[in-house]
Amino acid sequence: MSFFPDVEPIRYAPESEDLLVFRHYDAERVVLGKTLREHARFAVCFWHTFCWPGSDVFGAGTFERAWLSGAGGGDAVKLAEKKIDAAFELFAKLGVPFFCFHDRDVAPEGDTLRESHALLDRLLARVESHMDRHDVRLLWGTANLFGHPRYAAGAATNPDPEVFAYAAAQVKHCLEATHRLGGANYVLWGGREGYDTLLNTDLAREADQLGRFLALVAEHKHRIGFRGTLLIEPKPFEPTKHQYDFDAAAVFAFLQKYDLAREYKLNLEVNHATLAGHDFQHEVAYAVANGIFGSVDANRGDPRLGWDTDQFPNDPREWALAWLEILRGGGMHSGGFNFDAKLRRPSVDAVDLFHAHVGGMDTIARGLVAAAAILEDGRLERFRAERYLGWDQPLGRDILAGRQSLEDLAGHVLANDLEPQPDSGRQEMLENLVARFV
Ligand code: XLS
Ligand code: NI
Ligand code: NI
Repeated sequence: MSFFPDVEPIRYAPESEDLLVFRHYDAERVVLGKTLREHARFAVCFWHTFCWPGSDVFGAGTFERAWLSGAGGGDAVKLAEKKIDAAFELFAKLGVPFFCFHDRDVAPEGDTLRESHALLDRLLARVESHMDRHDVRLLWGTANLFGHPRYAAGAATNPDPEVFAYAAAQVKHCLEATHRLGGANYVLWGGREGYDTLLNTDLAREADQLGRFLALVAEHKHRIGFRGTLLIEPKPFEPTKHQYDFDAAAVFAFLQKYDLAREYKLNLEVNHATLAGHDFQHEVAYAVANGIFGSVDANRGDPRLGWDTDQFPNDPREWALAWLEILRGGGMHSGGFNFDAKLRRPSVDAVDLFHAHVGGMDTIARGLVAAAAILEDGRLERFRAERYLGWDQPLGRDILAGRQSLEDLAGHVLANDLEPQPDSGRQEMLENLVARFV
């Protein structure tokens, strides 16, 4: 049975007038020694694309999907099976090499944790058989530690240690499932690991709890021999007022405090960067600079809306700038670009899922090709390197090596009557240079 009978596998056809073709994502095209497929490692997510029915806080679901309960009801496991079948049909037609899931996306929650585990294992067997047949792999798995009412006051950071224990049991199982499926990464997004008011919150305790939790996950990863990367996904707020994994810098400080910086990297999401008041490029650059860049949740926000609108990417310039940082850092390793993005509610047709992903993949591919061309052109890189040349001269080297005290430096300036002259930063010229490639 086909869930998308009207959609043909998407082809690369740059000259075509058809709107359901790739105009930029030529999977086999090679730039900087790798194909676009290998560079981008695209992934589709289960939650927004197959689980979310198009509801919002003001209104009900708008999507009629054969695998969602609105459409004719049916038992939860049968629907979950259909959902998995539909998902792999879409992955294959888009030609994406990866997908991502939460435990509760793939299988409904049972009445007990034991039952939830059994349901997940049963449905993941179906996922595995599709993976073999379609040559699609798991980019990452994650446990949903935010949906159920038990997590209303946090999972690891809950004031009740029994909730901590429950979350630990859920993550243990989901990490093992991710391992079984050969996942390339495992993600922890602390959706409820934060607070709504400090009046009832002991922030110092909660940080220690979260540090302990993350240490336990890392320990278990090694115990079971999972070779994938553990990733933390920063987000400043929503649903909580303040989330502890606020942004890349906050997470890096946290990881260092709890001695976990070797165990975790970051899954950076564009819309989360925006909410934290950063350009996405900044978050990537920060993570690359500190050796903790891991993966990307690809989406965009809306500049007029202060929440996680999770729209599909459509700004090639933003992606070119992010790619510049990623490529400077050596490109993607275990990570990829996961479309953590959803349709707008009025986009009710299944074909809209294809338009959305095709546009997102094209946008990111376009950014990649532009960034590669900028690097090959070399002028931007040369300008930046030359700007810091002084730091390779004796004065700069001595300062960094600790061979100059404040007193030495003062003496140096006074003895030589130094009056440094500013060099132009050439921002406008560099912006024009980038514009030539995007
Ligand atoms: C929500 C997060 C979530 C994570 C996975 O804002 O982006 O979707 O990616 O739990
Ligand atoms: Ni995300
Ligand atoms: Ni998000």
